[in-house]
Amino acid sequence: MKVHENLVETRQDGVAVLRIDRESALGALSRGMVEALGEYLARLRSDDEVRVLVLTGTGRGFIAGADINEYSGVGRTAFDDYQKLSRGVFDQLAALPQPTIAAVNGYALGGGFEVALCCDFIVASTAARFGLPEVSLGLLPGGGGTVRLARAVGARVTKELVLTGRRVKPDEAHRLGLLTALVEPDELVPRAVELATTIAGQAPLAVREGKRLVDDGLETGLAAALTREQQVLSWLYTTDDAREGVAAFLEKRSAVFRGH
Ligand code: CO8
Repeated sequence: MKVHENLVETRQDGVAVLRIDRESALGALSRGMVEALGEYLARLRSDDEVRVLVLTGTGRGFIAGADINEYSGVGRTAFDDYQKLSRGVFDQLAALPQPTIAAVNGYALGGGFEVALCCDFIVASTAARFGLPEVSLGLLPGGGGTVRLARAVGARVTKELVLTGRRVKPDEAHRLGLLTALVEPDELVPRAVELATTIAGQAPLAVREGKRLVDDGLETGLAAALTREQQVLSWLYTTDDAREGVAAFLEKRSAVFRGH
């Protein structure tokens, strides 16, 4: 299904794969694409059919950043409007209740790297390249690059990448702990979908709450986060899916989870 001229969705077994289809510009994000992504994510968050989202690109580009042609020469108000729009959409992606996987096939630069950092997992092909080249334009990241990357890999590595604009190959990204898996290009989407399908087969409430606990726990003090973890577990214990999961274990069969 076409979500936008440059965004194509396919679905199977609770997994939605959204492909950025703009190979001629290496997946660079136009304003229309960002708006359409926002509308898509708003629909997806209440779509119980989709348990996991995979985001990928086409050819040599995952997302080579914001569309530089579209934003060069615009006034400050228009530029700030664009920043506001992308902040909202990137936050929507990071806060999506369903787990998200960036399957990075090629260039993930600037806003493209930031989109990947908003996802819960990054699976990369050997052809992927990550970077925050904004400094070479006299700019800086504006979609969370300085913030989300620092939370993922620490301040020193982030400063080096932000201040040099250096491109990172996937083996280095893997060593830095950014990747869940590094695979050959042909295996990229199948590997991401395999991960997605494994997660989609778990109890839906536990998956959603597990994602939220980890994210919220990073924003909260230790004691409050530990208390919240036990509250969530206590509630999950009362759900039909937990009863089913435990019963299935004791009866040596596969659990059938229904999401309540
Ligand atoms: N925006 C628009 N078009 C792009 C972009 C982009 N970000 N990236 C690549 N393209 C286009 C090229 O213009 C080219 O188009 P055409 O064939 O019509 O000339 C096509 O994609 C292929 O690109 P190249 O010919 O350059 O391919 P190479 O293999 O030689 O190089 C690179 C690939 C290294 C990815 C190179 O294209 C590149 O450096 N791209 C720009 C990457 C970048 O700087 N991204 C960060 C953008 S900034 C950002 O995301 C946040 C700040 C937004 C503010 C913008 C203010 C102006």
